[in-house]
Amino acid sequence: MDITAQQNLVHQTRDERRAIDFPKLSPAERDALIKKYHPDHRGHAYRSIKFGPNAGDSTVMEVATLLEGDSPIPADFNLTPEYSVDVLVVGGGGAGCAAALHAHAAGSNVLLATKLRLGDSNSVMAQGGMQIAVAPDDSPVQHFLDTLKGGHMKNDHDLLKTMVEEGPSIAQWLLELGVLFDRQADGNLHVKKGGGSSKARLLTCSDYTGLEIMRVLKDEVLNQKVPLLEFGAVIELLSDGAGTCTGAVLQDLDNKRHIVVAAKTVILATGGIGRLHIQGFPTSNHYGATGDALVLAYRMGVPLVQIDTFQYHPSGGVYPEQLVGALVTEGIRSEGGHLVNAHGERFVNELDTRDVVSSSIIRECEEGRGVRTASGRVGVWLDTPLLDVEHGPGTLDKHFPAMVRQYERYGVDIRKDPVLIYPTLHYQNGGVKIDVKGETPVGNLFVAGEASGGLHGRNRLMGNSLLDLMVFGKRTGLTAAERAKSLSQGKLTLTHVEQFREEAQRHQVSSELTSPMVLPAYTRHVS
Ligand code: MEZ
Repeated sequence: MDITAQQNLVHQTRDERRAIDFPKLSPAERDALIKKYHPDHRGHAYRSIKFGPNAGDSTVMEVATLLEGDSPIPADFNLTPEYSVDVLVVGGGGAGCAAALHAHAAGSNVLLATKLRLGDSNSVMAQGGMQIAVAPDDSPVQHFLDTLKGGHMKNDHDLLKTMVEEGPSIAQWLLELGVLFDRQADGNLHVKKGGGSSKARLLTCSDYTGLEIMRVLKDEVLNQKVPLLEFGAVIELLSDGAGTCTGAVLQDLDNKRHIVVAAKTVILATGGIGRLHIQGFPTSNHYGATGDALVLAYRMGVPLVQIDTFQYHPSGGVYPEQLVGALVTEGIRSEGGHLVNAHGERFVNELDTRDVVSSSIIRECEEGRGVRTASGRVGVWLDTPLLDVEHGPGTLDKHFPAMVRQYERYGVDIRKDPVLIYPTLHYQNGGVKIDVKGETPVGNLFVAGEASGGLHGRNRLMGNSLLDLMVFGKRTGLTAAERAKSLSQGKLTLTHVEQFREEAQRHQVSSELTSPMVLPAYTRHVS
């Protein structure tokens, strides 16, 4: 059957499907499904890390190789600083901007360095919303319980408690800065339901929530005149020789030179790992998402937590080719969009947790019930026209303008036709170990946002990332600023790099590959 005939099947089966309420799986069924189909359980894609704080732990090959990579900085590198600051924040996404703004407001001498332009990040691409318990029938306790259940009970309770309790004050802060969250007719904030949540808790700005939040945060960084260095990628940390962080080396991507920053405190907010294309998956992530904080913190001796689990968002684009891997927001399923296989059948409750939904899609495709494109890709349908049928004409235009436009650019009208989707690498569930202030076990080194680990357990719920960024951005910014007041600048050394090299040699790990990756290879040769 060609693609058009397959699409017709989606239209023909719509009424029949609407009459069926697809049940959620029992915990035992969910576990069995995930073990069989989720990419986290493909043993052949994993190996043990050879040395360092997580020696012997298993992670995907791509991450293990980067963690064991050599520093790009030679031992005799000149460490004369070009900048000397109280707080160096690395990363210009949500967590980095929040950290820099709070540290600056606390009176610190801050430098905000970012690999690409201010705002280039996964935060700006976040579509479906931000979970905060603000509705009268909701509470931080309920938010805590939903998140714990979604994370398979493996979340760090202290981090999670901190996040859900501070949510309402973050909403207040963003509103005061000017974020235009969607509102009900009576003027109250409008909340939507996300997968795995028992309550409607998502604050949204249509389907460009991250873009709207970042519009305001970027303006604020510029208005407050927070010192900013764009195209400055972090490639090594510096230590005092006794295990405390004292700065970083940046690579100026514009002028191909190095910049040494002496910093009393350092906050890494460099985001996730999507551009490592783990297990060959396409990704919803921006080009700079290459796991830099994981590599640098690890080299300095900080353990990583839950670094064997990744989130494959159920709905990444499959067709057209230009949108392969691009996010198709969970919001569409939250508003009733069905997932439909090549036989015109639903096969999962679309609002189950992401790991369950993704595993079900992979099962359908592996067992021959997927839809194949002319280029050989496979996926299942997301019945987008159903939203206008269910909620009235104009629903997609009103609630999902970004999605309508994203597909319209390539001649696909999602109001008329369903879209083909397949799981896309979206998020690292684990990351660098932090405490409730965002500090790592290495003194004066903080990590905020996706780069950190523990909060989300083994599966993050929709909308918890944007809140994570704001809560731990704020906490790291304030703590680092306060800490810096009582510190004098420590020595700048590469002692930890020397020690790491010795350990690599002891484990006979070749030093041919340097890390962090900074940008994926396919972005480097554009002439
Ligand atoms: O938190 C997310 O990952 C999110 C809101 C994504 C989406 O589907 O829109």
